[in-house]
Amino acid sequence: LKRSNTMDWTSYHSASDINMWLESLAFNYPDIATVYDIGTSTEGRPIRLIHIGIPRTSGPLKQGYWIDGGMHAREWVGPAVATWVINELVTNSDQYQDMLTEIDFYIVPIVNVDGYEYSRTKDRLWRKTRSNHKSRAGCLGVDPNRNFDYFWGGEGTSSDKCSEIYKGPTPFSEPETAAMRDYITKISGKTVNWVTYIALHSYAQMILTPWGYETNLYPEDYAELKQVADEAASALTACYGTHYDVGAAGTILYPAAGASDDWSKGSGYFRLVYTFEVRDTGRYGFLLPADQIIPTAIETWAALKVFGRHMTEK
Ligand code: ING
Ligand code: ZN
Repeated sequence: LKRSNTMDWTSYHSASDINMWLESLAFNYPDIATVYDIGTSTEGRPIRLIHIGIPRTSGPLKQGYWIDGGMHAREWVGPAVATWVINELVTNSDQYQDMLTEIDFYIVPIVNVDGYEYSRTKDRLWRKTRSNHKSRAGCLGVDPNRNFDYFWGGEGTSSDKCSEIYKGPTPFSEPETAAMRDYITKISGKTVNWVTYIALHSYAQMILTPWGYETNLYPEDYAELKQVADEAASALTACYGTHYDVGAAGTILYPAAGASDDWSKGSGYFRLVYTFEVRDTGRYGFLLPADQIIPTAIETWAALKVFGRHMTEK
């Protein structure tokens, strides 16, 4: 019998099961974990965040490490990896003392909760949110990863409401992206010093850096971003031999303006900014079998820990 407060990584779970599990986890580990609802989706679901860290009573602000999954509805492995990481950090916190005393993790396993549920129950390959911007053809939804306000509406976006890459009527038109912006900006410099931003997407097996909005364009600290990501990719490959490519999104994948990573970097809130495209490279694509969740999570966590180590060494 499955109780609402248990979780496993042998199948994909509903948003409500994940949200209930997050709540019970924070209830059971109140010293290191707190749950916040940072907003409400178009259809009224909570957008739930878990804050994990060992509280510091004096000294400088802790460094912030943000991870989100489920921005795109059909990329189910993102929320699964995010919840695995949450469980690993919270239930094995004694193994991560060094990291958790210096770093506060802020993890949103399912940004696009409405889309995720729609993909689970109605249309497996749904990508966008479920908002209604009065399309004449009746099309719903905005691509949340084209809805952030950094060169919004540029290359790789569409103003066609029926397009899979519809940018939305305005930047941050979606309650899901607006909730991220509001939470990140509200606590920045007050309760946290943001450093690392990670978006979990699938699929391609790539670690992408900004910039995504144009081809052959790199942030001024690209050399460092690339070097740390190469180290992370090596740690990932060392687990099961999974091969990853590393590079700027607009250059090694395709240009796409208004993505969350470009906004995170371009707004100046974060320094180490990456989009992960996790398993696989197309054999199963978005339909990654559930028996690959655990190995995907283990290898991804090996990479994510490299950024944590990089933060605490400096
Ligand atoms: N891929 C990302 C997308 O939003 C991306 C790739 C990320 C492009 C960041 C540019 C910037 O299209 C998936 N699979 O969603
Ligand atoms: Zn995606």
